[in-house]
Amino acid sequence: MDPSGESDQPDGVPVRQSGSALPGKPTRTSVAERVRELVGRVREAGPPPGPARPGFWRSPLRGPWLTGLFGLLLLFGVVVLFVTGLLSYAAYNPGLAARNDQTPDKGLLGFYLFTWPTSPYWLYRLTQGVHTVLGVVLVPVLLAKLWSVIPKLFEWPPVRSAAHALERLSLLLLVGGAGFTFVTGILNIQLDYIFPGSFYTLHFYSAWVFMAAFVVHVAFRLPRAVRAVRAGRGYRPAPESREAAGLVSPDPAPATISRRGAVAMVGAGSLALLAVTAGQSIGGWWRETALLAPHGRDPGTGPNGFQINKTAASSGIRPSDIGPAWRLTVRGGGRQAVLTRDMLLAMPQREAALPIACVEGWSTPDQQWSGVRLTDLAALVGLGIDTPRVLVESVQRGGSFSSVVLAANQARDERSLLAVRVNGADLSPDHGYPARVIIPAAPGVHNTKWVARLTFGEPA
Ligand SMILES: Nc1nc2c(c(=O)[nH]1)N[C@H]1C(S)=C(S)[C@@H](COP(=O)(O)O)O[C@H]1N2
Ligand SMILES: [Mo]
Repeated sequence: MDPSGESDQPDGVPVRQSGSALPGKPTRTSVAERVRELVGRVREAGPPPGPARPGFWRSPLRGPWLTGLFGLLLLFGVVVLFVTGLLSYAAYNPGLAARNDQTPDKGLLGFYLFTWPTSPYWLYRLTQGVHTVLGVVLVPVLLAKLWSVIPKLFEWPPVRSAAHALERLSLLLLVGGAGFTFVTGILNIQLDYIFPGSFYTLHFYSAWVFMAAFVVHVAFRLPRAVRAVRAGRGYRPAPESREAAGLVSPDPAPATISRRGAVAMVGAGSLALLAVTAGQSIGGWWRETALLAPHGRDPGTGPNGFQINKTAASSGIRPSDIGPAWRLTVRGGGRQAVLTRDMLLAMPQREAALPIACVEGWSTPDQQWSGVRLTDLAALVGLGIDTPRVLVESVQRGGSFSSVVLAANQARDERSLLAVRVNGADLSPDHGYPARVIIPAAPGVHNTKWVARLTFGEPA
């Protein structure tokens, strides 16, 4: 009997003959027949010794309850990951300019993009903190879920029918997509943009593959998972039943831990990961426990004592680039103004309390920035009211973070500054001296450091 309940054509049933087929050329029916025959033979021969044998996987914990529970946890978690991931992409305002977009070939996948708002000012700090912390916290659940279904990986025969082949292909995309998306995400958090430029592309496309396979998987398995979890921990369907679906061992070993114990262990793993990662987003005393924080736990003290992503030295900034010879060029509406730092300081100084929130998930508490409003700089070239989008360029040569285009809503926000001071002191070279951009709710990477030029209205 086929445990999945699918019926096979019994041997000897006459196959419908296609009268028009040329002799010797196999018709579709006969190909299907041959495949069926082959599957029958593979099934009869039985699995080779090893993991495909029914008695190989012996943990008594495996079964629909455990798999269903981990599956439901992942269902909620992955949906939140996906939504916050899509938001993160939107936060880059990729539709605004090619230089904002790391995945220009997205095509229809960008259908949902919208102008990223500037309020609440902690928006990206929240969405990206949730995205990265949850991604790390879900790793034990993901591994446990994979462990619980491992016997199915070695199902025998490997392929039973066209439908079964399709299902297995979708599982390959599901497991491969999940693995790839989690691994690229975690490497990016931990190793500080190890794939320059390409991280975004890899993570973006693998997430879509993962999600497509995830939707198919959930559509097929959700009812079963809900039934199994409702039935409770002690629920043990017969190994050959459809509910057990190849999860329950026909020859279970004695238990060394209860199902409840296994779930608690996975939960403890997730909690431990939460404790060592969440601090990098939440800050305060939590930061002390953020052992996995990629930039260390000690950003120093004093007004400039908060997280630094790339230092001036590692970004190739020479002292002469940001010394007394530094000038800010403001362009727009066919006009141009050139300012020294003292001229910037002589303009009305505004304050804004804003965090830095990096795509890697870490963020700083609000810092007290002061400097010149972007709208006041636009006014220098006659564009005060209705400030348009603005191209921001750093003195930094090369690197994907040395320029950005900010949207009009960002340029017009009264908290959007070209900051020259922070927490009452001059910016340190590592935080962008002589001047840097700071925008409410924007991803960290849009807060360009060592700014050399602002071009309002570009690209047109
Ligand atoms: N010119 C320039 N600006 C930059 C960067 C950079 O590498 N070069 N890094 C960006 C990134 S990724 C972040 S998260 C913030 C970090 O700012 P901080 O180092 O002052 O905390 O600066 C942004 N501005
Ligand atoms: Mo960043």
